[in-house]
This record gives sequence, structure tokens and C-alpha cells, in this order.
Amino acid sequence: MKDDILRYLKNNKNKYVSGQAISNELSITRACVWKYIKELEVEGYKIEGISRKGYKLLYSPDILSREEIYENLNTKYIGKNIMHFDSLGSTNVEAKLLAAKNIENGTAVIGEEQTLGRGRLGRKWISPKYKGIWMSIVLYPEVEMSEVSKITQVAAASVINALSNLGIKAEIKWPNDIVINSKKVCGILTELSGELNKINHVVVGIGINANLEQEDFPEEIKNIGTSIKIENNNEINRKVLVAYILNEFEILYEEFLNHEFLNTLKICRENSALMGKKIRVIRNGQEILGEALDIEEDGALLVKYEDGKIERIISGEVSVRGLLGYV
Ligand code: BT5
Repeated sequence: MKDDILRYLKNNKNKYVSGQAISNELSITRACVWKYIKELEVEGYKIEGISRKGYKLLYSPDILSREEIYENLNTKYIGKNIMHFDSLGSTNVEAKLLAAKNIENGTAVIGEEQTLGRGRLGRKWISPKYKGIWMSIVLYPEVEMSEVSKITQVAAASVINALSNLGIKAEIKWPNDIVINSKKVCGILTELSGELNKINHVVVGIGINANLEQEDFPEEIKNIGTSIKIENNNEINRKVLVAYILNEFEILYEEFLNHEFLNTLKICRENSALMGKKIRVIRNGQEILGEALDIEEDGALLVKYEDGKIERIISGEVSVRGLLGYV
């Protein structure tokens, strides 16, 4: 009901709406309207109330709740259901629990803060409060297991397109990082639950350093991590970015389900931070120098080593770094 009142106020932006009009519209008492308005104020909404004129929404807080994201969302099912947490361990872990209970396809789990944010292979992902986008999408794709790693690239391409819609240029460091000026602003963690050749669910986790400050990064990742705010000298509107990512994701994910991967591939190739560059391929602690030649149609990275040998690298089996630094 509180969400309905908020929606009503948002639909009547810049206008006063009377308590009576809200109470008629939603079939609740005026006392109830007043109670919910007070609750919204506690959440950070600024609502002006003037007797005989009514209520007007003056300000919405910078939170990633369903109501805030809906304004810019135009998907059929991706992000239509949003589970918003003020704080939680990890959105991927929560999303997997919800997926095991068959929560609806496309549900997005979003946390303002993660206390146990996760990277690949049990690594940590720092996720300070209100500073970033920490989000996981629940999916039930009917595809071969070997196809699932492509969803990481669908997500990376969606982030690139969404940022580009906001005028921000970023690059993909194959397979799961987005970088700006050679430093990481986003990491993607795709996890799968399945048995034999049947996928139960896939959770794709996207972590974006939107408005982190230099001091939000612990010493050990200061050299590899950055935020969009630091690189662009500008605060980013997190709720718009979330909606844009979900919008882009649905388009490219639908194509992927229809075995059309070319658009994603094109975005990944054209915005690659590695293509044509000298790279270090790190496998079991051993480094080999090579050059990134291409991203193949199935999403594998094609690398040519100094001895002339060419290898297709499947995501996840190795780490890829730039010659001197992270990229
Ligand atoms: C990733 O792992 O890059 C995947 C990160 C996925 C995070 C999202 S947030 C929403 C969802 N819920 C989760 O719990 N996770 C997902 P990997 O490639 O393994 O990189 C991890 C490494 O990046 C760490 O070992 C650090 O060196 C570095 N790192 C940690 N936090 C970072 C941050 N906020 N920004 C940049 N680098 C970071």
C-alpha cells in the first residue's frame, strides 16, 4: 500500500494531491494515508503536506528500491520483481536461495550493502553502503550447460550499453570485468545450479563501483579498482543505471535464448580492453606471454603465444592480465 501511495505521488509530480483523493483512489482511510506518508518520510522521502492543498513529493532518496527503479524500467520480466535489502551478506547467495524456491524468472536481488560480497573462486568483493550497485538476477534458461558462460558476456555487454546511454565509455576485460582507464569498475559472477545436463537455475551477479571514493578501496585493491565517480568526476545516478542495465540485459538475454549471440559478441569485441594487446595468461601460478587475437563465436578468447602457438581460452580456467598491470 505504501508503494501505491508513492506511485500515486510520483504520477502526480509537481502537483498537490489531497489526502481525500489518495484515500478514494486506493480505498483506504485518510488516517491510513497519513500513516504511510509518515513511513515514507522515515525512509528519506521528503513530502510536503499543506492543509487544504494536500501532499506533494519533493525529493526521493538515493535508494535502489522497486519503486525507484520502476520509473526507468521497460522490461517484460527482467527486474519486474525486485527484492531490495538495506544490507545483506551477498545478493548472489540470496538469489540462489530464492531460485531454489522457484522465485519468478528475472527477479533482481539488490543490496545497498553486502557484508560478504563474493568474487570468483571464493574471492572477496567489497561492497560499501549506498556507493555501488550490488545486484543479482535469477534466470531459468533452457540451454545447454556449456552455453551458460555466455550469460556473463550478455551481462558485460548490457553494462557497456547502459553506461554508454549515460555517456560513459568503458571497456570489457574478458571475461567478467568492466574497466575504465585500465582499472576495474565492475565484476560479474555467474553461478549455475544443475545436475547432469539439466540447469536448475542461473544467478548472474553484477557489482558496479558507482560512487565509491578513493578511501573506500582497501589498500590491496587501490591499484586495480576504481569507481565511475572517480574516473568521471561526477556522481552517478544509481537507480537510472540499474534500470538501464536491466533493460539492456533483457534484450541481449532474449537473443541469447534464441541462439542469437552476435550482438553481444559485437559489443564484447568492439569494447574489448584486450583485443590486439599483449597479455599475460596466468594458469596455475604460471605466466605465459601472448597476444589477444579475438573473441570467438562461442565466447572463447583466442590467444597467440610468443612461440606462435594459438589457444582458445574458455572463461574461468585462467586469469588474463595486461603486460604491465591489470589490463
Ligand atoms: C569478480 O570476481 O569480479 C566478480 C564480482 C561480482 C560481484 C557481484 S556484486 C553482486 C553479486 N553478489 C556477490 O556476492 N557477488 C556479485 P573476480 O574476478 O574473482 O575478482 C575479485 C577480485 O577483485 C578480488 O580478489 C579483489 O582483488 C578485487 N575486488 C574486490 N572488490 C572489488 C571492487 N569493489 N572493485 C574492484 N575490484 C574489487
